[in-house]
Amino acid sequence: MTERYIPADPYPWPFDGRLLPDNTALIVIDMQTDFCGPGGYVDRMGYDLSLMRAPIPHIAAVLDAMRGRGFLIIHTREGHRPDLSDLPVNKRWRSRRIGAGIGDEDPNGRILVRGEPGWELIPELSPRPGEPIVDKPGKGSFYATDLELVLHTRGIVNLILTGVTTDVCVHTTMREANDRGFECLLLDDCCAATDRANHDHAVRMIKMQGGVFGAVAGSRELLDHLP
Ligand code: C5J
Repeated sequence: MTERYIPADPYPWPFDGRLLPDNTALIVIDMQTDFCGPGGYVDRMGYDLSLMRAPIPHIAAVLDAMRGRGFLIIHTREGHRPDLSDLPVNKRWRSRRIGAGIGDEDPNGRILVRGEPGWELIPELSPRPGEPIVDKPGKGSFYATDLELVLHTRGIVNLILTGVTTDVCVHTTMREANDRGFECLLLDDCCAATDRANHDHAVRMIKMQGGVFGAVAGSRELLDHLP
């Protein structure tokens, strides 16, 4: 097999050069109206939506290229059951304290509740038929979901991570995946946090200790070197 690598920091990715459409998946994390649309959860908390929306064109370009080459695409959505039976009381309490109560009504329906308009994935990055969607109640995409089963069933060993927020759901997912032995690459310009410094620090943390959670590249490097 010809080895293929994406130029990445702190090492060319993946570690073994085994980069193929049938062993590598793209994961698009929580690109929902509640996180990057007007009137959603993040908007209600008063954060700068332009930061959250900046990755959209970069993710769209990566989606286009990876779909065209037959890679598996997975989307995630953070959200809770309408009866809120999977919403920890302290999570609700903290969100209400800052005026964006999870489960409460806002202009896009009930915040972070499954089936509500704000919980939907944004139309710019809509899933295509056949692309698995993973619904998660927490930050990590592996906790209380069947993501690991889906990846193993499809023979996936390499994960390319995109979405929001870099320091919360993307980082938690990358840490969970890394502990499970998946080889992870985060695309810097395809991720965003509610605070630019938090994004930068989260990216820096990945690269410490020789790539403690994996590696980081830009979408341009990926697009130029995809098999
Ligand atoms: C947060 C996420 N920040 N998708 N969720 O609550 O990062």
